[in-house]
Amino acid sequence: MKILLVSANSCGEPYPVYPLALSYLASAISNCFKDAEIKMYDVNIDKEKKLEDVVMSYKPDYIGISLRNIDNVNLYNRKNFIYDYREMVETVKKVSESIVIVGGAGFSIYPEKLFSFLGADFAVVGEGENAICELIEALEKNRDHKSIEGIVYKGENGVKVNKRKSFSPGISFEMDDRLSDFYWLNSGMMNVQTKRGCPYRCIYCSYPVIEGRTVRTLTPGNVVSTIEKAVAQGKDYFFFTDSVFNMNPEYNREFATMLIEKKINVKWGAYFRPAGTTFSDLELFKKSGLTHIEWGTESFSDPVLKRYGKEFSFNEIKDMTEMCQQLKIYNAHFLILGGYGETKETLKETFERSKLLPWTVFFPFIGMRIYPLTPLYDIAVKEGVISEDDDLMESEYYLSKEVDLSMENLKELADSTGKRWVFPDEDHAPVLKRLKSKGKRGPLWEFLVS
Ligand code: B12
Ligand code: SF4
Repeated sequence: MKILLVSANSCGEPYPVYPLALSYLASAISNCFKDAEIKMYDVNIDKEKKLEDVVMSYKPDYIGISLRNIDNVNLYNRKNFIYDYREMVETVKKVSESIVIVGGAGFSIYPEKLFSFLGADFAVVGEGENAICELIEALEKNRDHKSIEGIVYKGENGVKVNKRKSFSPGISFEMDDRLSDFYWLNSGMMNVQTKRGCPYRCIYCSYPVIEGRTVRTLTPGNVVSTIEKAVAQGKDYFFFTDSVFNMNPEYNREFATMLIEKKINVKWGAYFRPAGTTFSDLELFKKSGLTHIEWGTESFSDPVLKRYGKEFSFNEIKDMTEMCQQLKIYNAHFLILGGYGETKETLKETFERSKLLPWTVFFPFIGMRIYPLTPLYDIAVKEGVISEDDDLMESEYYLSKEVDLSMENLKELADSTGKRWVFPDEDHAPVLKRLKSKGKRGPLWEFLVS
């Protein structure tokens, strides 16, 4: 059986990202089907070969296309990728009889609508390991596929999206050498997951929609073994792609201790909630290689944090930032300015309070991207920002009407703080290029920390 796995993601912002889904899927498929021959096609790497030529010469039985991003989530320079994805599906369907299966984080936000739009044969919503194996097995053996959890298919009365009740415990996988060489060279970063799912209810967030609300930790030994193999090849910076890393403290301690005991010389970074982690845990993480934290903070104003559905306060944000300063862990706060409930006063408060946070950097995003199945979606419909039948495949933003969200105003407020604010339109590509050419690795915003 021949399978072609395709990464359709051409987005290079803020840097090209290793298509982790392909590695998880390839390992799962190889475990399920000993006779499976798997080839990978990555639009970033295989630019010189046309996908249709690869399909015609390889003649796969199945083509799995991974759709990571729908758009670039940049209000001031919107890019939408779904038309390229549709063209890709059309192209492979024109030149082959292969069964086309799509999936991915972006896809999973709009499974029903995108499935119809793309014209694939099948799709998977959420994590793909078990579903793709069960689907291929059913198709190979001519068995009914309609009860497989997480799959999307054409039913008699339209598109069917099967709910998911169980999840994969995670598998050990090796980075694909060809892919990892390219991404290591171009982004200086490898990636892996330690857990899936998020139980929080931030009003705008699609992560629980994609990964579910039940947190599943992946077997620590498997994750460590993936890291160990990459580090042995000199790829020693990892970003953990967990929606939030600092949940399940016991698991995290076990995982960090394993990295330390195995003497794996890795540096790592992850998304953290700016709350709920003790100094001694941060110390342990640092000992295991933690060098960078990206905080999902969103605002420094308590009333806004409450309206955004964040379950922490500015005092906790400040404590965590100070701990990082003490431990010399680089950290950056990601913010959403002008979302639901932002006022002139709260915006001012956010800029003012940034002055109280030492040794960090601020990445503000303007407005809230509206995703289906989120509380923000209901608010936006109720307030007439979007209509109920808007499919949201073209990005829409919720912007507070009470504040002046022009770049000019925001940058003026930011400048008055004397702190390092990095707006989405700042071109730091030349600086990053220079640092990369000097062999610097990791997210590189550490050079902006002040
Ligand atoms: C970590 C992360 C980042 C990190 C990545 C760091 C790194 N070195 O990897 C950073 C911060 C850099 C980042 C940047 C961006 N990100 Co981001 N990111 C994520 C996050 C949290 C996890 C993605 C991930 O790697 N998951 C782990 C892998 C293994 O899971 P997966 O890819 O989903 O694959 C599984 C399933 O989807 C499925 N599957 C996948 N493909 C296929 C294919 C088939 C055939 C099948 C059957 C199944 C299947 O099976 C896989 C294994 O279970 C997601 C949100 C989320 N919780 O999913 C957003 C997310 C993917 N990002 C998103 C976006 C938009 C971006 C940016 C464009 C933002 C920006 N303007 O900077 C950039 C683009 C980066 C790029 N070059 O592509 C969006 C995409 C949706 C959209 N609106 O388009 C998401 C969904 C967040 C959101 N807003 O909802 N991101
Ligand atoms: S913003 Fe972070 S904490 Fe909130 S729901 Fe999304 S992933 Fe969870």
